[in-house]
Formats: sequence, C-alpha cells, structure tokens
Amino acid sequence: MSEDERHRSDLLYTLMDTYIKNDVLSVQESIVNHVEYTIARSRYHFDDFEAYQATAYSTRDRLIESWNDTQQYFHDQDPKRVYYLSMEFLVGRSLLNALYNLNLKGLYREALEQLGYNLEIIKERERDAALGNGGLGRLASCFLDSMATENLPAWGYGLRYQYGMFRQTIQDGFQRENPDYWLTLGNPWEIERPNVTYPVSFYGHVSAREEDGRQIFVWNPAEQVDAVAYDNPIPGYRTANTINLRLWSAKPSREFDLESFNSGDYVASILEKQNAESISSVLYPDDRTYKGKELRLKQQHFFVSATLQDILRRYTAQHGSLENFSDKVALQLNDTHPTIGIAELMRLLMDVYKWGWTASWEATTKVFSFTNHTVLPEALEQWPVELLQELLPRHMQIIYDINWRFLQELRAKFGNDQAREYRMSIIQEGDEKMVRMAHLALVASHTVNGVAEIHSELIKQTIFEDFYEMYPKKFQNKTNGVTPRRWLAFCNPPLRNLINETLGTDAWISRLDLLEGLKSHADDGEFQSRWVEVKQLAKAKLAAKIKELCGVEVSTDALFDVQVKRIHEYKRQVLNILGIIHRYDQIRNMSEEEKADVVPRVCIIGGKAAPGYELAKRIIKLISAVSQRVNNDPAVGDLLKVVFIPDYNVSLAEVIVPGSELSQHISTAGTEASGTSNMKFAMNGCLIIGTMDGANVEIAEEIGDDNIFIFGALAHEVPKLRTERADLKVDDRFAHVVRLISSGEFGYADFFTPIVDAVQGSDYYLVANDFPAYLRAQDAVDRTYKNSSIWTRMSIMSVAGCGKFSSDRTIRQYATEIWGVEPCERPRPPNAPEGY
Ligand code: GLG
Repeated sequence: MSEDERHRSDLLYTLMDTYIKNDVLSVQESIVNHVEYTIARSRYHFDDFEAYQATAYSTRDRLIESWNDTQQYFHDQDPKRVYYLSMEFLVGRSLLNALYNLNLKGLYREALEQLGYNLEIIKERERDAALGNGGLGRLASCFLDSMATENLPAWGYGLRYQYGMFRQTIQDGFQRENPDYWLTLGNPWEIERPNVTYPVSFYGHVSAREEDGRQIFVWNPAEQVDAVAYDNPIPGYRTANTINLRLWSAKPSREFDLESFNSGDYVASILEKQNAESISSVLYPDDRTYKGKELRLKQQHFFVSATLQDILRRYTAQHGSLENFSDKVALQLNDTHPTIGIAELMRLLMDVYKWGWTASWEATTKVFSFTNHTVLPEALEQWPVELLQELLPRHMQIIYDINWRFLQELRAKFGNDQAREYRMSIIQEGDEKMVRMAHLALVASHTVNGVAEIHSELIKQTIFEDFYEMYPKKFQNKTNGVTPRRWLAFCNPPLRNLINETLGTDAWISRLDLLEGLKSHADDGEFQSRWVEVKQLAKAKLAAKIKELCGVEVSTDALFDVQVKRIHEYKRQVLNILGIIHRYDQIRNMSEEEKADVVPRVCIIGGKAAPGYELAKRIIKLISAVSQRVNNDPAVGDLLKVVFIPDYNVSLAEVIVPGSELSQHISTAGTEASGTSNMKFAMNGCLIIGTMDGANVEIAEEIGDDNIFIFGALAHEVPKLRTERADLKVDDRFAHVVRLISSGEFGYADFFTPIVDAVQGSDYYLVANDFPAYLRAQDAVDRTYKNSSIWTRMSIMSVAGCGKFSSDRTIRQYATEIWGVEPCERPRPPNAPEGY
C-alpha cells in the first residue's frame, strides 16, 4: 500500500463507526433519522406506519452491514457456493423475524416504547411479501432462513413480482380476487442494484458460421429486456452471517434497438418498451396446475438467464476464468420452473464462453440438481415445441441436441425399445409436439429428490419409473422441514418461554432435536396445566382475529379445529365440510340431554382457490353457505361454529397455527407430496387428524402413532379402490349429507351440483370411500378431547417429537448429500456488540 492509499484507507475507516451501537438511545437516533431523512417526515410527527418504515430502515442498516461483511468473507474464503433457484419465495413479513434473529427485539421494543410507539402494533403495518402460491414458495423461504442460520455460502435467486399472490375477499360467500400491489408504499427490505443489470433476449433466429474449424451458432434475438437486481438480506439466527436473496425485475432495455426511436413512431416504440416490465409484473396464481402461457415461459427464461449471467459474471470476476466452475458451484432447481436454465447454461458456455459441447455438458450436469414437489400429472410442465422454438430458438436447438444424445444413451442401455423411447424422450410426439421439462431436468441433473419419504418412493414407481430404471443412483429423498424460528419461537412466545424454562435453555431454537427433553414432562400435571394456559392464550388471539375478520364470536372453550391450505380437490376440503354437515345434522336432532355431552367445536377453514379453478371456488361457496346456516341455527348455539377466514397468508398463519388444537391434513393417500403446515401445527402442540400421506407418515413415526389421529385408505390401496369405486356400497351417512346439499338445505343447490357429482360419480379422490373412517377418527378426537390430561399429553408429545421437521436438518442433508457445500461462518468480530 502506498502512503496515499494508506492515508485514504485510514480516513475511510474513521468516517464510520465500526459497528452500529446497541443502546436504546442509538436505536432511537437511528429511527428518528430515518423518519426525517429517509421517509422525509417530521421527527415530531409520524404515525404508526411511518414508525414501522423507519424501524424497518433502521433494522435494514444492520442487515446491510452484516450482509457486506458476510459477502466479503465468502469472497475471501472462496468456498463452494450453492444457489437456490426458485420462481417463488413466500416471504411474509420481515421486521420481527430480523429483529429476533439479530437478538435485538427487546432493545427495539424499548426504544420505540419511549418514543410512544408499540412494536407489536407497528409490526402489523408491514405488508406480506407474497411472492409465492403456497407450500413450494414457503419452503423456499424456510430454506433461506436455514441456509443463513447454518452458515452456508448460499444465495437464493427469484423474481421480484410487482403483484404478488392475489388478495382474496369473500363477497356473499364467493371468492373475489384483488390485485396485490404490495410495493405501493415502498419496500424497505430491498436494495436496488441498478448497476447489476443483464440483458435478456427473446425471439429472433439463429445463424451459424465456421470459426477455427468449429461451427459457432449465433442467436440474433428480436427482443431484449434488462433484468435489474434487487437484493434482500436474509439474516441467520444468532450468527453473524447474512445471506442474499436476489430478485430480478424487468426494465426496458437500455441499449437494444435504439434506432427504433429515431425512425418511425416514437410514442409507440416507448409504449412497446414499457411492455418489457410486464415480464416480472405478476405471479401466476396457479398452484400445481400448469397452463402453457407464453408470458410464463418468458418469466422463466428471464429469471434463469439473468441468474446464470450473474453467477458466471461473479465467478469469473473472482477467478479470472470459468476454470473449476463446476467444482465450486451447485445450482438447485426448485421444481421444473427454472429448468430452461439447463439449456441457457449450455448456451452461455458454448456460445458466449466458447466451450465445446462435451465440456459444457459435463459442467452443466455436474452443477444442477432438481426437486420434484408433486406426482399430480397436471403439474408436469410441458411447452409446445412451436412456442419454445419461436421464443427461444437457440434453446430449442440445444434441447434437440441434448435429446438426441440422450436417446443414443437409452439405446445403448436398453437396445431398440421404441415404446420406451417414446415414453422417455424429452420431446413428446403427437399432434402438438411438446417439450417435457421434467425429462430435461432428469437428464441433466445429477440428483433428483422428492420431499418426503413416501413421495420419494412414489416418484420412482409412477411418474419417473423409467428414469429410475435408467439412473437409479440419481434418486434421493429430502424430507421437508420448516424454520422453527418463524413457526414456533417467534410466532408463539408463550410456548417458547415455557419450553425455555422447562429445558433450561433456548438452544432448541437452532437444534430442534433438543425438544425431546419435553417428553419427561408429558405426564406432569403442573406442567400440563401451564401447557394448557399457553394454548388458551393463543386461542384467545385467534378468536379475536376471527371476530375481526369474520364477525363471528367464538368460544375459547370449544375445540379449535382447523384446515388452512390452498383449496384443491386432492386436499379434500370437501371431506371436511361433509363431516361438518354430518355433525351439524346430528346436533340439531339431539335432545338437550344428548347435547350436554357434545364437545363444542369451532371449525376454521381458509385458503385460496386458483382464479381459474371453478370447482375449488364452488367449494369455498359451499363452506360459506354451510357456515351461514350453522352459525345462525339456534338449535346449535355454541356447540358448532363454522368460519371461513378470508385471505389466508403467512401472517395469518402465524396467528392460526399457535391457536389451533386439531389440524386437518386429509389428502387422498399418495397425492400430497409432503405438506409442511402439518409440521408447523404439530410443532405448536396442535394434534393432527390425517391420512397416511406426505410427511404425515413421518410425523406419526416421530411422535408416535398414538399421538395422532390417522385414518383412511393407504397409498398402495388407492389405485384399486378407484377402479372399484362404482361397486362401493356408500355409507348411509354419506348419502344423507350429500343429499342435504343437493336438496338445497344450504341454498344454491344447482351451483353445488358439480361438487355433488364429483363425489357421487367417479370420486377420483375417494371421499366416499374414506368418509366412515374419517367420522370414526373424528369421534376419537371428541372422546380424547374430553380427557384434558390425555389430550395435553398428546400435545406435549407432538412438540417433543418434532425435532426432525426443522428445515435446518433438511438443509444440512441437502448440503452434504446433494450440493457438497460446507458451512462458512463469518467470525463475529472481537468486541462487536451483541446482535452484530
Ligand atoms: C408442493 C406440494 C406440497 C409440498 C410443497 C413443498 O404440493 O405437498 O409440501 O410443495 O415441497 N406445490 C406445493 O405446495
């Protein structure tokens, strides 16, 4: 270092405090500064929302500091990195999560209190970041939290949708969709990086030329947009590491096609350019169904192209070249949504970095791995060849090449087996040729995993059977998990405190196995009553929410029975509502004496239906119609209440999960890949009624099957039962409740006909078949609930057995068994204040 340089570096060092200070006054200064200078309000006069904003900016300052130092540390250590590619991140709110993770919640609460603001109140002013549909997107967010906490050198990549998941309102019992323009009032958690911008191309044609005796392909695109990076810091829990979620936003291209401005219609060409922004403007609200929409494919390519350009650019900036790239980088595809990235990486390596096919393919197949989240065939993405050809001509060429080589490999292994080739080819032949994205992902990934044991077995026997035969070693299981921070420690403080006190430590928050220590207290009467108190507190909060959102008064002495998740036939909200109708019909026909013996229930249902999913929307109306009827029947009173909570989202789940006592996970066996809310409920001492499906199987195994209410057909029985459905002798009670609907007991009989037909006809999801077993299981619930000590014991045992379902465990398994990456923990600087 020269004298001048040293002088400059000393100066820079002294210009900033090394660390943001951790005392009440400094926090207040920071908040008030942001009120005045960032949001430009008067420090003498700001409302709750402005207090939220300023607090968020103040918290963000700390995250930025830690983010910068973590990235520098990763850079210096240069470990192998992992990038989690996901079209969805269901983030929810960030303020409390960040403050808790930094261990600064108490300090900020106090600082705000003295200024006249209440953290519990202002935190409610934050809008959820709902950049996902459901389980898949929420899993991605839990994974980021765990990757940060486990100190992995990881980043997430995704899209910065301007409109997130639609907001659901219920009008007259019908779902209405409203746009979620979540960025209207700004988003303090993101950092715009206008200098991190990449061009992304579409359409046009491919030309070829010779260069050094090699054929070089050149894609001449006809459209280009810019991808601008927005960084979202993700703090780990009680670690100095903060990782990054980089989201891309589409902007009109700066350079492309400048001459169009100088000739022709200036106004029209500006408008056309503005159109570029539509690429990242809206999240597709379809959960697990696939529609071949061009804009969706554009989004996918936009996302992976920007991501891969960024990863390659950052790699070469640090290493001078792409050497060892595939040893130092792992790319995880969250479902098939980012699969076009396989062709894009091949294109970048061959056409831009001038690698040959073999080297490019070797690197590509070494970096990618792929997670499957469903066996439902309607979710398997396929793109018409014609569309892909037009939008991404070079990629189509590469996919054909990949397929040609793959089919050679297939022949070498299995001989001439046309039927097999037809089934396995990446290109599906037929009237309309299609590209099967899952096949592309399977061919190019070194590993494919399912998300629960049963699911990982099923994909080998069903949708991916042929591929399993060909590449048995590629298949793995990684049972999902959820972050115990957001989903227990932070959303349920009374339970957290009781556990801390009982175990004498809070170490379980990042080592969830330690919850096992609760087992020895399960029969302790005094402990049980404290456990019940904690649950009652959470129930009271939920009851208040129900009053606020549904206008219905519910008694906290009733059993809170919950089913919240996307509305889908396979999840069988219909089974639940038929059970409720049965219960209602019984109660209204009871004598007063019989009624005295009934366990009062509040049945809580929530969830969004995809806007184009007609039947799901009818199911919502049916639930509302039944609730109207039941809640206003004086013969029933407090013995049964039914509520549909509108606009189910992450923040609502944080109130619903702790306040529930029974939660329904009742999908037809073999259809729910894992489920993750089942884990959240169990972790909060809520008992599960469920089928042997998804992660329920492993939950039963971990907490003991006497602590869960399992019922219904098993996955291996389902196919046969479907074929026998026509001969099923339908249970009388089932026939009766279905008749109540079709006879107009709840009104709208015609509108409900498709629901009635579905369960009376082929009944693909076996509602009729499982109905009697479901009622038996519900009887067992009632019986058990009457004995508070047994119920409470089961509840304690549920929590105690949940250690496996931390996403920390899941992520550690991905890291060692799939990615080959190791923790890279930034040392906490000496003398750094707590929380730094
Ligand atoms: C899917 C599945 C869920 C699974 C989730 C995360 O349907 O069963 O828990 O992914 O793996 N689309 C989803 O929500």
